[in-house]
Amino acid sequence: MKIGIVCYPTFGGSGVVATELGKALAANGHQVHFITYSQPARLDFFSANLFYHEVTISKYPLFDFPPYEVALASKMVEVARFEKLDLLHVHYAIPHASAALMAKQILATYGINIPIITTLHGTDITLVGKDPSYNPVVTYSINMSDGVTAVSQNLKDDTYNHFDIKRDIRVIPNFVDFSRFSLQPREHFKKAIAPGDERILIHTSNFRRVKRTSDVIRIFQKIQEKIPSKLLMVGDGPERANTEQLCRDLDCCMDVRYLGKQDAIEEILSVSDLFLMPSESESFGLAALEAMACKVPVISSNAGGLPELNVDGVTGFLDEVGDIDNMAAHAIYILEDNERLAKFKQAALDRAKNFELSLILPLYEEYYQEVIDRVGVIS
Ligand code: GMT
Repeated sequence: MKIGIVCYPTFGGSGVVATELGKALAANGHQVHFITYSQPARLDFFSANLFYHEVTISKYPLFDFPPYEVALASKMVEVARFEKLDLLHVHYAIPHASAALMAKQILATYGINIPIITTLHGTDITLVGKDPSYNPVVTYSINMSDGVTAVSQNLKDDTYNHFDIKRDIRVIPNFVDFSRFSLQPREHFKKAIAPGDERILIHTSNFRRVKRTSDVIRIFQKIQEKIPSKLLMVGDGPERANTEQLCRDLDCCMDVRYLGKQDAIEEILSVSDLFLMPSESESFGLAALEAMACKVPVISSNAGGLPELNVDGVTGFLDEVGDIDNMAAHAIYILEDNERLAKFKQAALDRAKNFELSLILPLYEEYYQEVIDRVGVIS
């Protein structure tokens, strides 16, 4: 198949899923064309089946708000026409799905009927999408796409609850590539971070409010009162300065290291004992899955799609959003006993295996074929 993929090319979960999916499809013999405003973060190598088309936006001074959606739709039309795409798969509803629908209408004037598949990732529904200023466009985009997938049952339910949706949504969960995300021996790195053999906790995110990064610090401080430990904060974003200030206020700076945005996240996960994800909402929690694949159990909130991934009392614990005391108590319970920790680590890995790339990729391929067969491609 010739597949066009549209996504945010950043470290964010939706961009990561879209890029990893494109890479896997290309490795499976499909021709994949990424259409984004810059090179996706994880697309940093050559493959004969992978192509990248940059969306350039005119900076004409009249535009206080450069019309990205229009430039994106134009690029989709160009790529679909000249590369003879079989379908367009857009990740994140806003503005990718509506731009794709515009492209579809334009392509129809050239006698091309291209199927549009939209994948909902989370904040496009749970935060941004619910904003009244976007709601009609999100509703329309979902209803008019030829196929729609959601990364968890919870996100699917949420979409039906908050929008007037008249179509079926297929749940295809996020996945992890074990050839990259698995436990690697990194003893020298572990020694450098925890010279006294302290436990290592980790949080990775985009440091947006929804991640509740202050909770991460507060949970860590409580753990530290009982168990010698270090905390790695990976990623960057708007809340970083606040959490750094909180570390100073709580006097735990010495044991918290901010590593910023990192490419080789699997190496950092490999030295970690416990992952903290106290998010306000999380449609799936891809970062937690990547941690589990590296044998790291998870303390998470009992929110969104997280219960579909993290099994309470087995692969970690699920506590109510903001329940710092219970999250810390559960973390201590896991970390205080070597044998117990080893059990949780193994369970985390076993659970992650259910989301192995080779199991999920065919679900997308089958869905693509199903939608193409239903819609038909006239070119
Ligand atoms: O977590 C974010 O803020 C980034 C966001 C995105 O769309 O890039 O992530 C969402 O999509 C990921 C991939 O499907 C999911 O694993 C995350 O749970 C989801 N984030 C939220 O729902 C907050």
